[in-house]
Amino acid sequence: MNMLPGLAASQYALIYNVLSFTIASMLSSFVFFLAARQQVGVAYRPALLFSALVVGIAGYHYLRIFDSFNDAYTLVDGAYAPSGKPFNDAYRYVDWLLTVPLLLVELVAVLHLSKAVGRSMLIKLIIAAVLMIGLGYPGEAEYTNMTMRAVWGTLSSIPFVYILYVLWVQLGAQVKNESAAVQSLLKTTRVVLLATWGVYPITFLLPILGIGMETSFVAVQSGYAFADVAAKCGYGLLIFFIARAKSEADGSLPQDKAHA
Ligand SMILES: *C/C=C(C)/C=C/C=C(C)/C=C/C1=C(C)CCCC1(C)C
Repeated sequence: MNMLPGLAASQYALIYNVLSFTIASMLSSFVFFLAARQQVGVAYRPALLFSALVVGIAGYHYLRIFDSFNDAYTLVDGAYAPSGKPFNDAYRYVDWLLTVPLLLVELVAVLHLSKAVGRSMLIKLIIAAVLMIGLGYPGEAEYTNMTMRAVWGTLSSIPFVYILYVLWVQLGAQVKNESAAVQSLLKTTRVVLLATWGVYPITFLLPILGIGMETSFVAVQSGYAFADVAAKCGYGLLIFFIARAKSEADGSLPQDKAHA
């Protein structure tokens, strides 16, 4: 079904090491986010639980992707040839379908908006995220017809732009009453979100640019993996800092017993 390119030993090793690095990042972040819940006020603990779920789910999927990648290649005369077993690229999209909505939940949860406002914003964000990923997948699975890849990519970009609009315009209006520290952390988080989420459509475009099957396969696999580490582990860390700043501002920061 999917046409895997043969890989030079160095190209194979690069993907192998990037996937391995990603698994390590996801699993260690999982432990960190769970432990860090004790360092923020009770109201912000759900946000850290969502961060942990995101990296836990992604860590699991990367283990599957890693296995599937290993099975899909076999060493022949010093280079890696497709073994005939398919490389399951759908794991990524299944992962995003679960983790992208959770990343948005994470952000709304840490802000601790009123229930009605938070809920209506989340419904819009989650529907747009599901549409973005659902419309992107047929394009991702398109290895030969680059026009169709571009068409699906363009359709998928419409809900993407809508998500950015909700986060900048609508969420921006909601957080006017927050402390200066929280507002500036929120701004940083949004910029990090744009910078990391923006890598996905750019990576998606690479095969269209005619850089060759091997190069674009290596670039797509490592591009998505690095973007996942930044968008899940790095972003989760920022959510933790927001939770700390908000706990400090509302006096709910857990006290250090030794100094009490
Ligand atoms: C942890 C995983 C994350 C944050 C994944 C985010 C994915 C995107 C923002 C994907 C966006 C796409 C487009 C905007 C157009 C082309 C197709 C996609 C699905 C790669």
